[in-house]
Amino acid sequence: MAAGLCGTWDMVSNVNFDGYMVALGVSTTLRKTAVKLKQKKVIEEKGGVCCIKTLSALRNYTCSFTVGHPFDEVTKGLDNQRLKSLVRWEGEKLVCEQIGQKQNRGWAHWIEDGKLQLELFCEGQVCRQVFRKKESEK
Ligand code: VL7
Repeated sequence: MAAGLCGTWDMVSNVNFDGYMVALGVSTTLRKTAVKLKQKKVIEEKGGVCCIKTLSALRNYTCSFTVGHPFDEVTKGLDNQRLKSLVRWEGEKLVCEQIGQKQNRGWAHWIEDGKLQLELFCEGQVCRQVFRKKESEK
C-alpha cells in the first residue's frame, strides 16, 4: 500500500518547523530545542497497518493507522492533543486530516526526486521537510 514510502529516512531540510510549532501552541523553550533536531522517519507496513515513527535525540513519536479508517490520535510528548485523524491517498500523496482544536491541521507525504517529502500544516502555517533514504537501504 504505502510501499514506496517504506524505509528509514534521514532529514535533510526542515523549513518553517518553528512557524508550525507556534501554530500548535508549543512553548518557546521547547521550540528552541526542537527546531535544531535532525529527525528521522521509519515507515513500515504490515498486514495493511502503516506505522510511521518520527525519531529524534529529544523525543520519539509513533503513529499507526489503516488508510481510509478514522482513528483517535494522541500527540503525546508533542503538543499533547486528542485528535480524530484520517489518512487517505490523494493521487500519489498520503494525506492525513487531523480534527481537533486547531483548524486545517494535518500532513502529507509523497516521493519526489527519490526523496521523502513531508508537509505539516496547521492554521495556515506550512512546514516543509525533506528526507533522504538511509544509504544502506538504497
Ligand atoms: C511531526 C511535530 C512539534 C512539539 C518535540 C519535537 C520532537 C520528533 O506528525 C508527525 O509526523 C507524521 C508524518 O510523518 C506522522 O505521525 C510528527 C514531528 C513533531 C510537533 C511539537 C515539539 C517537541 C520531534 C518527534
